[in-house]
Amino acid sequence: MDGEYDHSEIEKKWQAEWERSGIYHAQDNSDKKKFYALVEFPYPSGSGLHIGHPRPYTCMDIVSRKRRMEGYNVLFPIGWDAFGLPTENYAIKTGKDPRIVTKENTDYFRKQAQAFGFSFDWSREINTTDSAYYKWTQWIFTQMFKKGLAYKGKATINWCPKDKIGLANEEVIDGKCERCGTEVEKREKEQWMLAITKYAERLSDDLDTVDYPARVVAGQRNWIGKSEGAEINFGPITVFTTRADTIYGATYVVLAPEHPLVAEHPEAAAYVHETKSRSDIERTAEGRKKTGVRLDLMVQNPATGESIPVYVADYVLGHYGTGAVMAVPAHDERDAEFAQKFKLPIKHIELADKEDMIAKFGTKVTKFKLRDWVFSRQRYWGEPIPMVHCADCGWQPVPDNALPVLLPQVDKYEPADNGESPLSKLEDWIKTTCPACGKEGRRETDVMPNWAGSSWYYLRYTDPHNSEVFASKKNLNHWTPVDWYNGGMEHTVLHLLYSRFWHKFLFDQGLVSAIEPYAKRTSHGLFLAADGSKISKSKGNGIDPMGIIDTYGADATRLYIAFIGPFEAAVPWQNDGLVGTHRFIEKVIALSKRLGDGEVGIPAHQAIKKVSEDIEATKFNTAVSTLMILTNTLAEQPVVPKASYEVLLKLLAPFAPHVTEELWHLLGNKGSVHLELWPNFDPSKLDSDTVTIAVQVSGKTRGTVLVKRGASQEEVLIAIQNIEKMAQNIPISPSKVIYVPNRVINVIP
Ligand code: ANZ
Ligand code: ZN
Repeated sequence: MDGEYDHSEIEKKWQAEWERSGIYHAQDNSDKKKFYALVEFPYPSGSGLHIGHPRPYTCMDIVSRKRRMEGYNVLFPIGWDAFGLPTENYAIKTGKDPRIVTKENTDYFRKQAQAFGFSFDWSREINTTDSAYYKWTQWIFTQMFKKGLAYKGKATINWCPKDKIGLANEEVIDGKCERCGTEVEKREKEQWMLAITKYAERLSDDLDTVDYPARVVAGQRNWIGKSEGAEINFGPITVFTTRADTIYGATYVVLAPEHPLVAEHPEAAAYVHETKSRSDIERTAEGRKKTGVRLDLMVQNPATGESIPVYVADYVLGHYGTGAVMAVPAHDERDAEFAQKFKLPIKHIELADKEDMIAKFGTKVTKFKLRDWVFSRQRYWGEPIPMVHCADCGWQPVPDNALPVLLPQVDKYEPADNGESPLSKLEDWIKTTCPACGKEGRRETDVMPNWAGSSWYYLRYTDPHNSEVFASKKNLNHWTPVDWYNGGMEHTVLHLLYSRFWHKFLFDQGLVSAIEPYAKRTSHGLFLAADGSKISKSKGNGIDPMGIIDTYGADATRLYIAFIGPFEAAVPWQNDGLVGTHRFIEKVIALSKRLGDGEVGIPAHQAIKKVSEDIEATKFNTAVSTLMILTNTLAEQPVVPKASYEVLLKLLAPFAPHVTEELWHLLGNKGSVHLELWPNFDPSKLDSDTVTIAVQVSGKTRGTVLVKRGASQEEVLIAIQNIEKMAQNIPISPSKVIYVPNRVINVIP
C-alpha cells in the first residue's frame, strides 16, 4: 500500500476472504449472548439500490460489527420484499414474467450490497416471492382464518372507472388514477379482512414495554386511537362521548350519513348521496364548512329531559364510536360551527361530574380509531389467498399439506375487465375440490397486499431453510425478539403495526415466545440531493452508489454515510465529502509506517469511551469525528505507539472494515480484526491530568509513556519499567537522563 491506497483491490480481496471464512454467519447453537440486528429488507426495484438504502444498512452494520467484537453471537440478515406494484406494472407493460424480473433485480441488489462489505449473513437470504417462503405467509393466514381473525366483509376501495381496476392508496395521486389521471371513485367490494382491531388494546398498551422513539410510539398510539368514554342513550340513538360531563349542554344529536337510522329518513337521501365521495380526512378537516340535514325526528336528552332535534352531518364518521354524537356547541368547536350555521341554541352550563353522569345515564366504553385491515388485492403479483369456496361448506382454508397455493402463470398480468384479479380468468385453476366435503369448490382469486410477507419475515431469518415449520421453536427462542430494528419513519404505522399484530397472533398460538417482535426501534433520516431537494427518479437527481464505490471505495463511502450528519436528520448528499473520508483513510494508513513502543495513550482511551457510547446512541457522525481527531493526535506524536494504533484500527473496523482488516494483517496479526475484542478504556486514563511523554533512548524516539501531569523524573522512569519492550532497553537507573517535564525524557543507558 506504499503511498497508494488501492481501495478496489483491498475491498475485493477481503470480501472474498470473509465469504470464504464465513465469519459473519450467525450460529444457531452458541453459548454466547445473542444479538439480533434487523434492517428493513428492500423492495428490489428495477433501478437497483439507491443512495438512501445504504444509510440504515451501514449504520446497523456498524452496530452489528461492534456487537460481534463485544463477544455476541450476532444475527444480521437480509432478504427481499419482492412482491409489489412496480414489478407488476412493469410486467403489464412489457409482458415479462415478474419472477424473471425479480430474479434480475435481486441479483443486482445483492451485488451492490456486497460491494459495501455489509456483514450480512448471506446464508439466510430470504425472498417473499419464493414459494418456500410464501407457503408460510399463506399458512399464517389460514391460522388466522381458523381463529376468526380473517373474514370476508365489505370494504371501500379506490376504483378507476377508465382502467376498471381497484387502485392501491399509493396509486391515487391527488384523487386521480396514477396511470390515466381519471378521477378515482369509491366502491364497495367484498374483501378479505384481518381483524387487527381485536388486538387494538394490546397494540396500544404494549408500546409501554418497548424501546421505540417517542415519535413512533405517539404515531402508533394516534393511529390506534384508544379513547375512553361512555355510550349514552338518547332515546333510540346511542351516542359515544368522551365528555359525559357536558351532557346538560347537549342540544341536538348528529348522526353519520352511514348510520342505519338515516336510511329510514328519505328527507336525508340526497344529502347522504352527496357525501359518498368524500374521504374521512376531508369530512373531518378542521374549520371545514359544516353541512347537514335535519331529520324528521326528536329524541330526549336523558339528563335534562328536553326533547332535542336530530341531524345528519358528514363531520360525524360512520365507523367510529357509534356513528352518533351528542352535540354540545358550548364545549365542542365542530358542534359550535354547526350550531351557528343551523341556528341552533348554544347552552352554557356548569360541568357535571363525569363519573356520575356515566353511572346515571350510560356505560363506560373504550373505543379505537383503528379499523380492520383490508387484505385483498385484485392483482397478480402477490401471494394467492389460500381459500376455497364451497356451495355447501362456505369458505374453507386450503389444508396445510396442500400449501403453498402456487401463484399460477397467466398470459396477461393486468386485472380482468370487471376489475377482478387476472387469476379470475383461469377457470381450470379456480376449479378445485372443497377441502371439507370433497365436492367441487372454487379458489379465491384475490392475492395478498404487499404488506403480507414483511409481517413475519424477521421470524423466518431465524430458520430460513426449514420446510417443516415457519421456524423452529428452538431457533425462535434463541433469536427473538429482534434486539434492534432500524427502519424508515414512513413505516411507523402500517408495516410496524401490522407485524406487531401478526406477532401477537402467533404469540397467542404459542408459536413465538416474546410478546413483542422488536425490543428496540430506531429511525434514520433521508438523504437529499446536494441542493437539499428530495431525491427522486422523476427528477433524475439520483446518485449511483456503485459509481461512488468505484471512485472512492466502500470504506470511504461508509465513513461518509456515518459522518454526513445526525443519523435521524435528513441531510444533503455531497460527493465532495467523500474526498475527506478517503483522505482520512490515507492518514490512517500513513500512521502504520511510524509505529513504535508505548502504551495505549490517553487520546486512545478517550476515543474508546466516546466511540463506544456514540455508536449505542446512533451518533455515528461524532464517532467518526472522534476517530479523525485520534488519528490527527497520533500523527502529531514523534512515534505512534503500536498499542494505540491497534485501538484505532479496532474502533475504526466497524466503519471501514476492509482497510482496517488489511492494516491489521500488515501489523502481523493472524486472525480477522472483526473477531478481535472490542477495546476497553481505563477510566483512570481519561483524565486530562495525564500527559504523554516521548521516550528517547540516546536521542532516538522509541515510544511514549503516560504519566500524571508534573510527574517527577523518578516517576517517569518507573512508568517506563512497566512497558515491557522499553524496559528491555532502558535500565531503572541509567547513566544519564535529560528530562523536560510533561514532554520528553531522553535516556542514555
Ligand atoms: C360530546 C362532547 C363534548 C364531545 C365536548 C367532545 C367535546 P375522541 O377523543 O377522538 O374519541 N365523536 C364521537 N363519535 C364520533 C364520530 N363517529 N365522528 C365524529 N366525532 C365523534 O373523540 C370523542 C368525541 O368525538 C366524542 O365526545 C364526540 O363528541 C365525538 F365538549 O361528545 B364528544
Ligand atoms: Zn364443501
